[in-house]
Amino acid sequence: MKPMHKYLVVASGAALAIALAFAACQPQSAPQGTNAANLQDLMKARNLTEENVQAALKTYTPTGVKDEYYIFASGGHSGQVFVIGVPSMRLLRSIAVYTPEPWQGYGYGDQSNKILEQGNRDGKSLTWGDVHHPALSETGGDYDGQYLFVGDKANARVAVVDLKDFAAKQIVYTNLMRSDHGGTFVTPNTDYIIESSQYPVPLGGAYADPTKYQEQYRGVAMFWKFDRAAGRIAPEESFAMELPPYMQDLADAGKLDSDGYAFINSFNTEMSHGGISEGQPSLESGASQNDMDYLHVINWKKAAEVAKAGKTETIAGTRIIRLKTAIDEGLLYFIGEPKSPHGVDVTPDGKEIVVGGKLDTHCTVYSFEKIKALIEQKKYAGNDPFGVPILPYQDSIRGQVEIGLGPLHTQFDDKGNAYTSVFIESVVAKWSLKDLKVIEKIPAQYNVGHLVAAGGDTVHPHGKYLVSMNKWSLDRFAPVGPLLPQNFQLIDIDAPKMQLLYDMPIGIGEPHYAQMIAADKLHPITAYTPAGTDAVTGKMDPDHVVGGKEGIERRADGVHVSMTAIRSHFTPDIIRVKRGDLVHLHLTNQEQAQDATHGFAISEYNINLSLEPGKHENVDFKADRAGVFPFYCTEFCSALHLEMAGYLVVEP
Ligand code: RUQ
Ligand code: CUA
Repeated sequence: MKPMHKYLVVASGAALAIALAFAACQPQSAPQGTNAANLQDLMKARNLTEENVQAALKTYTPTGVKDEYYIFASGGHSGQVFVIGVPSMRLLRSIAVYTPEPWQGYGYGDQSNKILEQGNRDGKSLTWGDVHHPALSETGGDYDGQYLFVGDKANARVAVVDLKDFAAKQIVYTNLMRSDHGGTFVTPNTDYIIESSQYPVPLGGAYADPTKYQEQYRGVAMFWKFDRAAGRIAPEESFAMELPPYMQDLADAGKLDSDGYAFINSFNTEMSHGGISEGQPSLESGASQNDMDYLHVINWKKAAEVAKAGKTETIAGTRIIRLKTAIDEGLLYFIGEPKSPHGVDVTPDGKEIVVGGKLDTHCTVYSFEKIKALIEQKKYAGNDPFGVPILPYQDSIRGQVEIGLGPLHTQFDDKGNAYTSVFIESVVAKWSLKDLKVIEKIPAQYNVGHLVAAGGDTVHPHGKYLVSMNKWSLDRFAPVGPLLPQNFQLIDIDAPKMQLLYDMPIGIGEPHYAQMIAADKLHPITAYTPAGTDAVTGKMDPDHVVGGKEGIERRADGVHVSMTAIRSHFTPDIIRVKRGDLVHLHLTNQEQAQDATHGFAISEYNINLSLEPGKHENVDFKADRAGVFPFYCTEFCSALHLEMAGYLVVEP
């Protein structure tokens, strides 16, 4: 069936040579468009080595063949999520979350506007977000393919994406924080989605001068309760924990042995607040004085009980466990961690926690068993200025791995190996969890931030593929002006030696973290069924339109236009209103056939809907401009697509 089979799974150069030789004497069985002789010629002409060809054969995915994995990559300040197939590295989709996006009609109809409006903090319209860390929903510590959560660092928000239709369904935020970074991370059964703040502010959005930083600014860890049956976060069942004004960074949830705990890194335990032009050290140098910052160890299961018992205060509408309660109830502990840590990653067995120090050359491996014993024995090395017990560093760790300059994030495979991105040295380091020794390094082009392996943060990592998510691409691609794409590099980690397979430029956003899930875990729908479904609620829209029941009706609240779309016409195709009318457009795509998407756009009215099969959309607008305005279908849906059009007639 698959024409590439005879070349596939070429494990070594020798085997490749055999494959090529085989092709050479079997010209009649060579793929269409080549023959044996010119395969060699082709290599020569394109200046390809055997290793190149081998890499190509590992990624090349013929037409119609689907990818084995999906990557869900954060889109950085594009406010979107990118879905990429592996091993082909084909961009499959973007998912608009915090940013209006015309192709998806996101932010141009009432349903999706409502989602964006949920994220308007205190009524302030926000049209972008900075997506850093996507988290797939988990069951028993493995991705279950149902939901994706993404955080917005810039505005401290968390969004829920339903993987049935790859669409955003909810945005939540708490006024306890104004920026986040330790989010989103899910607990092993997705009971909670963890979001922790990055830059401390006065709790609840109060005012306090930066010189009052230590007294009045605070960090926060938010535990958003996920209601899986509803597919939504339940803010009223969620709770927060007050943290000292260190800058909390990445987080991870414990699993298996460490289930019930969360781990959050921090920097700036110096509590520097900047003031470079006010006689203070810059934040950069002020925050880099201490040799150790604090790994936060939080017993979230116990914290949930404490919150349930009502030992909280409500600030700005959110229940919060105050710092003193957290200390008294034994919910929060600190452990030293080397200089300016960044990534914190729990090993697949849940027994250890790996921390990468940006300004250190090591990864530090903490033992959860040791941490737990120290907590039980109340063996503290002291307290921080706020009274949080500090566990002795040396007694908490199993050891350190000498990684290289600037280790950041770590992922795992199925063979007991860890992979750490090394930013300054610009390599991916593979090391053995057992002996804490580096096995191999592979250069990244250039300056790898996050990396992602298949199932790489679950209890059952797959190994196989790893993507190095590089911040700089410099000389890798044809020049496109001063703003360069990021570079995703696909690496084969199944082979005895890591092999770079493919470079994928990302010229639509700056991804941070991503997660890679086996494609067979996802079961997306192909249409909204029955026709007339509201894509956000998943229910029939009360204003859905059935074929034959279309019409235009003037009511007290304005003109209601009930319209259907089906190849290749809108009914009605003339909308007559008077200038100043409020128009309520109700539009149902009657199609159920896969890929029979229509669009709906009206000239000069900034209206643009995407109507996937069966989808119903409502949009309200004021007919404030007199004249005749064409509307048309924006998706090339049929041979008569150009004829799928009509007129909005606005009488003066
Ligand atoms: S960050 S490159 Cu995850 Cu926001 Cu580390
Ligand atoms: Cu419908 Cu084009």
